[in-house]
This record gives sequence, C-alpha cells and structure tokens, in this order.
Amino acid sequence: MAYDPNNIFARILRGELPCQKVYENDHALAFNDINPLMPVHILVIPKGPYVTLADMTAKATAEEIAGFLAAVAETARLAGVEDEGYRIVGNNGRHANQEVLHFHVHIFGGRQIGGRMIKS
Ligand code: DGP
Repeated sequence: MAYDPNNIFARILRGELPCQKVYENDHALAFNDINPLMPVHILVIPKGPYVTLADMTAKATAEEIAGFLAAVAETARLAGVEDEGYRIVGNNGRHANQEVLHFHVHIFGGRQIGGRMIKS
C-alpha cells in the first residue's frame, strides 16, 4: 500500500498537528495516545514514511530501525513502566484494525494487564 503523506502521524511529525511529546530521537517520536486505554498509553512512530513493519524493514536503514527500537525502550523507561513491565503492540493491516497508516507501536502500562493476549 502506498504511503499517504497526509496521514495524521505524518502531520504530527511535520508539526502541523499538536501532540503531547514524551520522547524523540533522530529516528522516532513518542507521544501520548489521544484516546488512552491504560494509565500509560504512548505511541512511538518512526520519522520515515512507512505504512507497516514490513514496509519499514524493507526500506529503512539499519540505523533507523535500531534508533526506532531504542526509542521504544527509552520511552518506556521515561514513562516509568520499565520496572513493573509493559506491553508493546503494533497493529499491522486490516486484520489488526490498523487505523493510522503510518507504522507505530503502542506502549501500554501503569497497571496490571490482563493475562489474555487477545480479546475479541
Ligand atoms: P491503530 O492504528 O489501530 O494501531 O491505532 C491508532 C491510534 O492512534 C489510536 O489508539 C488513536 C491514536 N490517534 C489517532 N489520531 C490521533 C491524534 O491525532 N493524536 C494522537 N496523539 N493519537 C491519535
């Protein structure tokens, strides 16, 4: 699928829409989800124009991928959830109900998460 440069996260990256920034490095931006499902619910997005994880791994440099992954870990540390634990989720494509077509990872934490991985 072609990347839409006017998707919401692209507009946040360009500063056209606001966000509550938690962390940023050269390759990623982390900000609070607009509709939090947990006490901590943060989105981490790569700065490059990638629709899905597969798109990113096909097109991004190793440095970008490493920088993105490091940003996920650093964001969780800054959010204070590293010690007690957290869950990362990346919705990819239709079956996963990916809503925003710019690849992103959700960080969930701040309370005990249910033992079941999937709820329909
Ligand atoms: P999904 O594509 O299904 O993995 O989820 C997209 C998430 O993005 C959803 O939890 C709500 C969040 N979201 C959508 N629009 C905005 C926005 O304008 N700002 C912020 N901070 N989050 C948004």
